[in-house]
Amino acid sequence: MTSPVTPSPVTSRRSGDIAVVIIDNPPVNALGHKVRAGLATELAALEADATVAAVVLACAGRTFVAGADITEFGKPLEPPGLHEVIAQIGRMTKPVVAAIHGTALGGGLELALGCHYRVAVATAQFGLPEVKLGILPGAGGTQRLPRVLGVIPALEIMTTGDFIGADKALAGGLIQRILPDLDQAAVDFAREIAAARPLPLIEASDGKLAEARANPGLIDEFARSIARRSRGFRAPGAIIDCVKAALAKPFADGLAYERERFMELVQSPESAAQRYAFFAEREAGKVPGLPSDTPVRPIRRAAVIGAGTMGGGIAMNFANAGIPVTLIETGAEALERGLKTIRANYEATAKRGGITPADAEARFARITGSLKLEDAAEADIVTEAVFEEMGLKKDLFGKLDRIVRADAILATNTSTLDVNEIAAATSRPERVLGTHYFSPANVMKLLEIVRGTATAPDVLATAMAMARKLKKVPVVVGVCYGFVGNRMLHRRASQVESLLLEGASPAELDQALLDFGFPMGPCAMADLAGIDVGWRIRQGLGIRDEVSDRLYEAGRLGQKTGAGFFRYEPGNRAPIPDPAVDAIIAAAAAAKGIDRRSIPQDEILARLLYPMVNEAAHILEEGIASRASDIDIVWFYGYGWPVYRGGPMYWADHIGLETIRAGLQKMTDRLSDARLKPAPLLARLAAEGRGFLGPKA
Ligand code: TC6
Repeated sequence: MTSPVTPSPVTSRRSGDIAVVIIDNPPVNALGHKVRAGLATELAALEADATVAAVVLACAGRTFVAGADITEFGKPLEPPGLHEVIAQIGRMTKPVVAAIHGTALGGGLELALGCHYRVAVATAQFGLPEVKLGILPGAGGTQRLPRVLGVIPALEIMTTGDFIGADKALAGGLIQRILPDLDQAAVDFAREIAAARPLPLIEASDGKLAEARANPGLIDEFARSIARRSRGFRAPGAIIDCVKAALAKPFADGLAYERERFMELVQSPESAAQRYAFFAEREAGKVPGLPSDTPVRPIRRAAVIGAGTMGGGIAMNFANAGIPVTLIETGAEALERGLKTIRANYEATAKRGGITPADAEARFARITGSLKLEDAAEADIVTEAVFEEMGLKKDLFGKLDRIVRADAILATNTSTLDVNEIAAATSRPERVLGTHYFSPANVMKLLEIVRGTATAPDVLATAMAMARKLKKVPVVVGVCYGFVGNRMLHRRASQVESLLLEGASPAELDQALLDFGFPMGPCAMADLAGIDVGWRIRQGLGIRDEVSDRLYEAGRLGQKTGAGFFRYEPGNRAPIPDPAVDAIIAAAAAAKGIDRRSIPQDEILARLLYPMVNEAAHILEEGIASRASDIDIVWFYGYGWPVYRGGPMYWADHIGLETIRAGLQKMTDRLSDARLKPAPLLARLAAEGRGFLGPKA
């Protein structure tokens, strides 16, 4: 009996004297061990075959190689390494042509860069997105790309992880030709260059490095320009170091340096967290109980009710995705104001070079203002973004129910109200759900999709597909006050208040979270959102915050009035500590008889973050979130949680749930605040020595 042999994911076929090597490793042709081994074997055979004049390297399925197999990182490397396969191509005596469709990413692009020629179809895209996984292109990318495109364009691509299209790749010399197809045309190209010698290898020429050597300050200037967005991340700095090495060292030494830095990053906790985040995001797209073949209805036309800040931003999302949208308001003045803001937004983006002026115009043209609810009649989805008041929303949904088609979806952007109650105001609760956007709605990537008890599977699936079309990251959540993100945020906000009263300053609180990696601290954030916003919510709930309410009463409404928790110079958003606020806090503390003390930063951090983790445990236990990793995604994309720390759940697992439980118990006892009592799920997992994400994160 013969043992079953799994077929190699790498095969080749012949077209006369041209050999076509095909990588077939679904879903994205990642360069796992079998692919690397298959390539090494196949290329060696073709090199030895005198009847082969040239080799085309192509991929089956939807894309060229989209990178190394990320699941293999952190495990011992099974030879051959990708760098060895690429070196093997470099030693070949016949040309190898990479034929690219879909996305050539990471190790995939590095493989192509190691070939003698690169051709692609017009829709192909190219990128080195390793930085998003906390690593760097470790198979020659940092040494070859600057030689082809020039140092600064290469650094842009490697430090952002952004893709470029075939046109740009052709103009920069990254590919030699755009072809109509990769079957015959790629073979024809290979035949055309088969006899050309010497074989062109990127490393053989210094290419565009000379330009950068003549201007040595360029790289440091670039490093300064990305300092803000790369704060806390290790990979961007290492990428810059590697490019410096490309300038200073011979190619082989540059490669060795790159390898060393790659190994250092791939073993770092930051990269482990970022790789976790990559898979967590993909996991969030799979909704438990929602089969992947659930029918999805096309969204051809949308309507948004309410032309305020949220409504306007939501309408822009549809317009940006090419979906015509009717923006409906009750008063002409409010509508005019909303449309004016949208136009100004588009013009500002065009001015910054984000889109062309013609594109800005085309996007704006997809938004039609209206004062009649009846104009929502043709929409496939209507999104309500009116004032946060149940009566108003129920009345509106009742009316919409009578206006829109029977199969249309009715979505509410409520951030606090009961989606089931809103749905019950219609005759079609199964076609109602929440789509909770984050402000600014046209920028923030998170979309909490709130599944009502009656929401039909096809409605949920359609909302998920729509979110992706709008370039959002959707996370399905259940109905409760504040859903996942804001419900946790409220826990943090109440600690902000207590910490201020107990002795911390707004600047100290903000610094603790800035140092942790958040882009902004809670006090500066409140100033940006408006102190009046929180005040209004508390009024609705009938609760009082000692400090924030005093700020409101003093007319300190945040950035817009030049003063809130901090003061602001005109035209400058930098928060400046204000003794007047210290006095307000001191008075509030005195009124409550609190003896203020200085609070160390680690205590501040624990006080701000542990209660959030605790609330998340309740959220998980109640089934509001289906998995711990979904909660992490909410925090990455909705609140700027530093991805290199892996989200609140991942972070908690790494701190140790017993540490968090014990910390919360201490807080509960000391502050006599029952809301801080360790959640049953947290206590149980801690007792069992487990984490939210399983035995080990
Ligand atoms: C690198 O190359 C380093 C080199 C140095 C060498 C020394 N590995 O995103 P989708 C899976 S680092 C393993 O939903 P899309 C993914 O998990 C790498 N698996 O599809 C999902 O699996 P599921 C540099 C991978 O069409 C399925 O494929 N490359 C990998 O929306 C479909 O993925 C990157 O960082 C992988 N490399 O987008 C590119 N990639 O179905 C990472 C995907 O079981 N990938 N999977 O859930 C992407 O950006 C996108 O996947 C995409 C396709 C644009 C290729």
